[in-house]
Amino acid sequence: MAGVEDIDDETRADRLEKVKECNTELLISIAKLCKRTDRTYPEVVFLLGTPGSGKSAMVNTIVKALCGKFYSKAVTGKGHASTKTLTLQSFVQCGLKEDDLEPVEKDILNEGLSKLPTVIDASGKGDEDSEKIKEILRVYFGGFVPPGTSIQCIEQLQEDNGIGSLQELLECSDENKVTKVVFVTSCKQSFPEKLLESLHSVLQEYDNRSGKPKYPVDVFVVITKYDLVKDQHIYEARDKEEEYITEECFQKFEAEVAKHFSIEGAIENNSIRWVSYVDGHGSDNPHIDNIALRFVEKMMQPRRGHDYGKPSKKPEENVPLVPMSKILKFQAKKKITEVSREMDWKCGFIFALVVVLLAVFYRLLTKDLA
Ligand SMILES: Nc1nc2c(ncn2[C@@H]2O[C@H](COP(=O)(O)OP(=O)(O)OP(=O)(O)O)[C@@H](O)[C@H]2O)c(=O)[nH]1
Ligand SMILES: [Mg+2]
Repeated sequence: MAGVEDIDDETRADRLEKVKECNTELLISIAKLCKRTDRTYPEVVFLLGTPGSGKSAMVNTIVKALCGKFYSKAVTGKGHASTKTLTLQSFVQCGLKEDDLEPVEKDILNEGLSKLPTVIDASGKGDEDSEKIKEILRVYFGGFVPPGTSIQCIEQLQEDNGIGSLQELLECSDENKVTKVVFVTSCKQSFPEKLLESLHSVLQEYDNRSGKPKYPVDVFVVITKYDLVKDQHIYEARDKEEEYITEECFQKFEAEVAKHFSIEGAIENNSIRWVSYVDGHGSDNPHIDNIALRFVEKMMQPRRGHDYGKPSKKPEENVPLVPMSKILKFQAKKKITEVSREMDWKCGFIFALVVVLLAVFYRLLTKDLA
């Protein structure tokens, strides 16, 4: 029996070593992505999810994985006012300061630090699909809310001035414009369908002039609290037994997520099973770091159909899809065709009437003569 345990321990130690090596490779890959000469701006990654889904815990986990030491930079908790995120928090360079980095991580990352993504964490939104929430999403994604702003203040501004007023009142800043949206959903909560509907409908909006999407972002989905699935021992969660869900239950949830995101059959590439460092976990687990590092690497990939970082803001790139002169010419042509078609119809009718009248007249004349 002791022998079996020895082998198990050895295998476990081997696996751990491999995960650690993989983590170093991921750090190197992230550093390379930072240094790319075609990366003009850092990505801006917005974490969107309902309250308690685990967004702030994600931020702290990303910080730990990148710098090698746990710092509680984002406030996390069970939904009390003191532990909820109340402001829009912008974690520039993934929340890392040069002095936070442990020696190994410093060696690898130091030079590229300024090109690490900015991660935006805001208070969770309830599961609703309304004009109110859509407008809030628009100002978040469009870079209209400065970091540190109280979310309650934005909602009050909307209430006082009416829905639709926010973009007129707030200033837009290019560096806060979102490039990636991460839909964060906990496998311990029901799936927030309505919030997803709001997101989809905002992302479908396009600019009338250029025909381009107003918010050209990539969307990812993260399913948090995977450690609370039974038998996921590698994450060393120490929650109460009743907190756990079965693997079957998790897979059902994952399938539901895939259906909502239309990614059935491609769930592994498009959704991430996430575990965060939270109270009750150890403070150093290479398996947890691995999830976070793979996530950061993914966030730094070029956007589908775009260059690295933000799209260029050169005015010539925002040319209208169809020039106004062409639209006017087309409309004029259409009007002329319509008018001439109407004229043709009227002329035809008059001609037919004249023919009929002539025929009747001729008939009468010939009848009289006969
Ligand atoms: N077991 C476990 N608990 C987690 C995980 N992520 C978050 N939690 C717990 O879930 C609760 C909520 O986490 P937060 O990160 O504060 O959630 P949030 O999405 O930021 O919530 P709001 O700021 O209210 O929107 C906290 O008690 C965390 O400890 C996880 O991966 N595993
Ligand atoms: Mg939070």
